[in-house]
Amino acid sequence: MNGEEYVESVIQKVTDKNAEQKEFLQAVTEVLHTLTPVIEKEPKYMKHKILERITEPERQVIFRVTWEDDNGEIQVNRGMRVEFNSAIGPYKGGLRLHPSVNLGIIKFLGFEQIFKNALTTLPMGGGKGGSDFDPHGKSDAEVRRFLENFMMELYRHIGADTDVPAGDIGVGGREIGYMFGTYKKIVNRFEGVLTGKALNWGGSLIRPEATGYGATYYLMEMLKSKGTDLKGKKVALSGSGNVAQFAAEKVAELGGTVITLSDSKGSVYLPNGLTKEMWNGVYETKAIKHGRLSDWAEKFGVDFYPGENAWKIAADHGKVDVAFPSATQNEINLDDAKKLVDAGTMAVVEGANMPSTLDAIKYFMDNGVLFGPAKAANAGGVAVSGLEMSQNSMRLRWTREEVDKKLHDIMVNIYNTGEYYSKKYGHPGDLLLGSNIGGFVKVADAMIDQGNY
Ligand code: NDP
Ligand code: 2IT
Repeated sequence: MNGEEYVESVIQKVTDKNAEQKEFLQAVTEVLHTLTPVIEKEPKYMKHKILERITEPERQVIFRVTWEDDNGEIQVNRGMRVEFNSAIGPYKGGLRLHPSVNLGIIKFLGFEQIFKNALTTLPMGGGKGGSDFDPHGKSDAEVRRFLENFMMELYRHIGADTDVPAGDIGVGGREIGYMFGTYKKIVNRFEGVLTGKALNWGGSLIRPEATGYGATYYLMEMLKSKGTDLKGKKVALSGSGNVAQFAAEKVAELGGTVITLSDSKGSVYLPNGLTKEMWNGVYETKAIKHGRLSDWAEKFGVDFYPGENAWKIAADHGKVDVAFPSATQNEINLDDAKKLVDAGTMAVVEGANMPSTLDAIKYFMDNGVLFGPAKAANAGGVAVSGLEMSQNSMRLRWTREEVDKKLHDIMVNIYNTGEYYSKKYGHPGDLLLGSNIGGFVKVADAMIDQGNY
């Protein structure tokens, strides 16, 4: 069997075994196809059955979460944690609270996390978890009661040297606080078991900003490769949560114009960009009040387009230089990609995880659009989580400047790694292939070193 046949045979096996997990199969297909050149050149990976092993989680836990709502009614949700790969460090990755959460989504996120974490150069394995609990419209007390019950089961599977969860969609500072408090009460230890903690009890400066800032630093490297930067560029952002907020802040700081934001109910168009005052309003509405972008739009006199995505709204208004998806998976499909290319888009940088469908990615690449893949571009969040773990272990805290500089250096290094491997394996400039290979070889070699576990 040659390398290509091996890759195809593993994709087929994974598909047969996990037929209903479409997001997981999408992620596996994307990664494995790009690994073909390294699989062909290095027979050891086939010999050690690395592709079969790396696509099967080391452990998966699925559990019931029972909690009581404000009306005294019992509610039941499903919680899960997928501990995907610990070859290079403890399992590490976020927790997602969203009604769409199922095993296929958590497995796609956990699988991506393996390679992303390896790219950061920090010692972190891959994992992901969450629940189909919907935080929208829930009171603080309901969120807390849900999370206490969620942690009553999760605590036995995690630990500062075992598995270190963090935030993702629907999980920010408030949620990490409730979970940390519950964990500490159960195990009677104050330890760095979660990242994204508040500053006064073990958090790191720059962690809230890290994913958005990091993706913007990565974008700057992409633009630099074409001899340009963000000044005067129109940037269409999607989402208005943690990643989008701090991407918007950094893009504006570096001279770009943020022309769109969105949430699950619709999008806004900002003809003159996002001012500091408007940004403060977005932060207050989404991060503090857990409210709706439409309320913010009304307050600031901005047009809100219900049910429309950011790409359509941006392209309908003319030129779009950069697309910066920062909401959720598969939010850019082939039609959206065509609209963006027609609107003159020169770069796509993925703040969210797997925001572009496979045919959208192909369309971007075929049309010469610079493509910054999620597991490289959005690795800044988990990178600063890794730095939070280091600070917790050392029991000290770095300054804002120190963490920001380390984040910047990591993002430049991730960009260079993608470039290096894209050239080494014959596809110069293909950052998707280069980043996938760069993350893969580190983990795969560690798996071989450690025997057939
Ligand atoms: P938040 O919960 O803070 O924000 C998510 C945003 O995306 C909200 O505006 C939300 O709208 C919108 N959104 C969520 N689901 C959908 C959907 N199905 N359709 C349309 N819009 C949706 O999450 P984050 O900002 O943390 O995460 C955004 C993306 O970035 C995710 O893909 C996540 O996996 C990824 N990511 C996050 C990292 C982090 O450190 N937080 C690190 C790396 C990647 P609404 O408010 O209406 O729900
Ligand atoms: O997708 C991601 O990288 C995250 N949600 C952040 C994970 C983390 O452990 O900080």
